Amino acid sequence: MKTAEIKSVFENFQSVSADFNIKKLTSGHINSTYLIQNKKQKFVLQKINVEVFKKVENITNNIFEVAKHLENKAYPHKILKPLTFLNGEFIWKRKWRIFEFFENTKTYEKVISTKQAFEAAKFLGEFHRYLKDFEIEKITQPIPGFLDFQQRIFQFKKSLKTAKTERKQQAAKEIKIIQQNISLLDKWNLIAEKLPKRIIHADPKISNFLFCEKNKEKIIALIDWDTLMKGSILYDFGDMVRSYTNLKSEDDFSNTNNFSLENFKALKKGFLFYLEEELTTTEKENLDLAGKIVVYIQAIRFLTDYLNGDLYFNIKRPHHNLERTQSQLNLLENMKKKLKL
Ligand code: GN1
Ligand code: MG
Repeated sequence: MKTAEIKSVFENFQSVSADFNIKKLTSGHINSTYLIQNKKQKFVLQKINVEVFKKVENITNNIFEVAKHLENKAYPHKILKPLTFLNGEFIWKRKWRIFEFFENTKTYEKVISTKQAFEAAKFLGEFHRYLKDFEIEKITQPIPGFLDFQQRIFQFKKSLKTAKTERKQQAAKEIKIIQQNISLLDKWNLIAEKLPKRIIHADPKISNFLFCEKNKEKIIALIDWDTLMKGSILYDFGDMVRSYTNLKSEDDFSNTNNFSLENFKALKKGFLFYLEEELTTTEKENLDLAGKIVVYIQAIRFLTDYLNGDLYFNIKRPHHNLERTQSQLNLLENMKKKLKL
């Protein structure tokens, strides 16, 4: 952590005495996030990974367009937007931004109750309900090809060709499981054309929900709007399934059942609470498939990165991406046992 660099960014935000503390928050896989705290205030400072988010102005614009729409409709929850620097900009030196810190909130890395899953799905459904008349043309895709599953497979195959032998050996079992499950993609391709394009969050994992500190089942805000994009709402539901049915952390690779059918049912109920009337029949009929395909694609993404030598996701230990892959594949296996297609 480069304290001097962080201090200089913060000095361009507001004139404060230098006596603030900097603490790195470690949960994100792409950006670097810090909690900045002095006697009076707390802020969240973030260094955007500009290798991944190449056009920072696009993501900023997307966030403000969606925020404006929600505010105009009196959306009843908190909205996290970047704050302005002293020069009036939202981004400092093309990669730094600052957010308000919402007091009395808490994040979780894994689900702790079925009610929590239900409430989160209801909250995401409500977000979508408010955005149903949002003009999607106002959004610029933040990461080209993010939702192109065919391209994910292509990148996986390419990584198999270029990977170091040792990595390929380490991941032999996982590579095989990915290859054995390719028919999931064929099933998805049969419906993909029929799915309407909507504005989606594209990263509604549990750590992107701010919960009330005192009430573990009350949500204060859905955060991390960097991946707001045009796509199928089934991706949002699927990613939520990926996160909220998993009884273990995303990188816990222990090979016991990590899938909760109860949570899955609660997610469906919660998601449809505000969306029953809004979703098409194809969307409603494919909620199970959405869960499986997003878990499968996430496994592919982690494994591809492992084979490429960990270029994309932040890692904390050498085989972290393989462990994440194993956790996703374990979830997929258990989902397949309990959910029919
Ligand atoms: C990444 O950076 P973070 O933790 O918000 C990733 C998501 C993955 C997620 C897996 C831009 O999100 O797509 O689902 O990790 N974000 C990007 O935990 O690739
Ligand atoms: Mg994210």
